[in-house]
Amino acid sequence: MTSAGLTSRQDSPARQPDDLAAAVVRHARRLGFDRCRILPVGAAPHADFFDSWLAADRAGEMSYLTRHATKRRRPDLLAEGEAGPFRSLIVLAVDYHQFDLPPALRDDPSRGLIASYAWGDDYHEIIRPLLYDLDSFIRSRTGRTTLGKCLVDTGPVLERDWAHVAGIGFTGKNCCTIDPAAGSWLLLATVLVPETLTYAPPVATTPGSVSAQAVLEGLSWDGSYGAWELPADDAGPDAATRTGACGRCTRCLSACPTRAFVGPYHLDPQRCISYWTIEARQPVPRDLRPHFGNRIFGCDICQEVCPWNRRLAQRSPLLDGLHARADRIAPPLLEGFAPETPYWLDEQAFRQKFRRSPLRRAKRSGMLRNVCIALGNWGDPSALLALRSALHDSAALARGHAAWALGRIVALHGHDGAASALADALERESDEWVRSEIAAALA
Ligand code: B12
Repeated sequence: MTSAGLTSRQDSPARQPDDLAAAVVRHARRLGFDRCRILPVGAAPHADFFDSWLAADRAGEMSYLTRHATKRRRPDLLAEGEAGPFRSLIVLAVDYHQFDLPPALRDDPSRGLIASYAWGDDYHEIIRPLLYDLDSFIRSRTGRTTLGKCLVDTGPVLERDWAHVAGIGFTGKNCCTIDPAAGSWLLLATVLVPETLTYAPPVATTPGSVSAQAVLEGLSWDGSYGAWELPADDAGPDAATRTGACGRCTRCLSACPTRAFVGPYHLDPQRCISYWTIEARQPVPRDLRPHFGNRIFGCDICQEVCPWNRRLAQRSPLLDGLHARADRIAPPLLEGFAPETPYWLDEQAFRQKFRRSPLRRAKRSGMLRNVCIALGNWGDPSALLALRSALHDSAALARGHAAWALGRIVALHGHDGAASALADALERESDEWVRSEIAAALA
């Protein structure tokens, strides 16, 4: 046994690294991964960008991003105890695109839009066991007794950076990893292992990646980011179809309703609908709220407008559990206030309704905040009863946003019922921030 927990079985002719890498890719495909590429572990190529992004206070409430700075830069250091050092990084991707959101749903302000990655069950819980399976497959081949590191969004690994270097896709100006064949509707994951697996050149793991292969032609991977970059004088999305990058296209940057992009490849989460509706526990800045429209959990706008997401190649079957549930695509905003389905108002009803759903991350109070914003943007008096309930919610976060929404209804319709609900609430309210929201709504 070596310090890395490897036995000599790895050295037997049948266990040459080449074979093992190919077997790993095949097994990943059997498990349902759409892409699997293997790299030697090195330094993350855009770690400097990440650090300056942090230094610019972009992380906001996502304090987990500020931890483990050195390991984020050097994933080989993630090995604990006997497990390491990690020598290979397996980068995996799962395609989650099912259908484009029908305009009738998207443009209906009485419905709340949920980002498409959350239409089914929580992908972390679906993918994590598959990563363990992949690691166990490798262990069964090499006799390793220590565990690899299996991460899906759950560790200090710059997943997009590695996906780019591995050749899973290129980094778009919207920051997303874009596979020229499957678009950007991909979830990423990584497994770090101590075995030295050879770098697997682009492998077609689904019928869809055949055209990705064509796009890759002529781009020999040299281990650097530049392999995907367009010549400076190349132009437009048409050029992009040939070369696998964004060209001069800036649709994502200009479509963002909250102007969250500081520039290409650079998102400021503190202006991003996704950040505010999923990650943040704080009140949403007032000036941003009107731009959220009816998006209540995450946002897909910068992907929906991307030309790479228009010509999607044939897809492989979705992983079990990712399939859209009809009631998690664009639920009617008022449904969760009904006495028989009070999931925005009642913790237990919320937990039951969103069991296994990514929406649990925002918590009920965060979701009610988001729904109040959408109700305010709808501005329809039929929301009055629901907003009155939210105005008396146990969470100050919900009460303050309910006040804002009622203020919108007053502004649009001069509604007496809304104004008197606000005035009554002001008399009883003790939270300073909520009081300021009510006062602003009445002003
Ligand atoms: C924090 C986080 C967020 C934050 C911040 C996002 C951001 N753009 O920084 C918020 C909450 C806003 C968010 C939103 C979303 N997220 Co998110 N998020 C993460 C998380 C946990 C960390 C990302 C991070 O470190 N951000 C900091 C910035 C600086 O890093 P980055 O965007 O990853 O960019 C790196 C590289 O792309 C690289 N880079 C590569 N090429 C180039 C070229 C140039 C010129 C430059 C400057 C940089 C650069 O630089 C960066 C540093 O390495 C990752 C999981 C993970 N561990 O990586 C998921 C992850 C990035 N998110 C994901 C998803 C699906 C989303 C949403 C689509 C969800 C939704 N529908 O609402 C949106 C997309 C928003 C967007 N356009 O980025 C997927 C992305 C898959 C993909 N195809 O790209 C990931 C990988 C999760 C997963 N396991 O699948 N997310």
